[in-house]
Amino acid sequence: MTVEVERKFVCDAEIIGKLQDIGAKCIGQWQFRDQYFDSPNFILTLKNFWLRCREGLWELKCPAVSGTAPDNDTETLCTRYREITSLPLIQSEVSRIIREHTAEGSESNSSQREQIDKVAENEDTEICSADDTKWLNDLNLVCFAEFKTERCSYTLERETGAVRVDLDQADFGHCVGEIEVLVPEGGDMNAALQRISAIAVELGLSCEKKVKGKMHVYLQRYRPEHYEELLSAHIL
Ligand code: V4E
Repeated sequence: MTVEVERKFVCDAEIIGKLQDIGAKCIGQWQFRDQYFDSPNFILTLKNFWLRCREGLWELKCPAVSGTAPDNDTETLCTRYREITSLPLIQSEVSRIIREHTAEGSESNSSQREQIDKVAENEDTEICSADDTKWLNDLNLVCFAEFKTERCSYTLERETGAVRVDLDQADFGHCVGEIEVLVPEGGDMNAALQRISAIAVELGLSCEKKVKGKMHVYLQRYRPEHYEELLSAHIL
């Protein structure tokens, strides 16, 4: 499993020139469609878990424990998420979160609990493919966000390792850049934060405030009730 450490930044008209000036190599340009899922009462996202299907590939981003950042700006501006990409592991983890939540609130009846347990134990694995949506129904998960992204990816080779920069344009009109390093679980988080900081300095990025990602803008625009709940819970 890996931890994605990432800093978002505002994409201005000069960014491609700046990337070329500091030696970034373009490694590809592609388009993908993302669908994000949660329960109708936002059990996953209110705990900062993000369940996504991107072009048939599932991923669960889970909050990672913060390390000590090299400085306060880096701590505030970077996010850290553990990424799970194996569908059986995703199903177990998501069922666990939903089971814990429903146990806390005694919201479910015994047949709902049985359905959740079946998904947790991967009892339907023989019929479970990336296209199968039964497990989503069993866990009462619905799609709350769907959008396409055009992405240009760059890589910057440095003595300390490679750093990736993505420039994203969402189909609802939001552009955002991301500086990203993947750290194997148990790897050196502070070194990753420092590498991201160094690239941000090379790109001349200002460190004032957190930049809104695609999801932030999407929810603000199209899912105001969900957005308000996440703001109140300090998730966004
Ligand atoms: C973790 C998260 C969300 C899931 C989408 O994450 P993100 O990395 O922004 O999307 P994308 O398309 O770049 O995915 P990738 O290709 O890197 O896998 S949506 C909201 N969050 C939480 C979050 C947060 N609270 N603050 C910031 C600055 N970013 C994300």
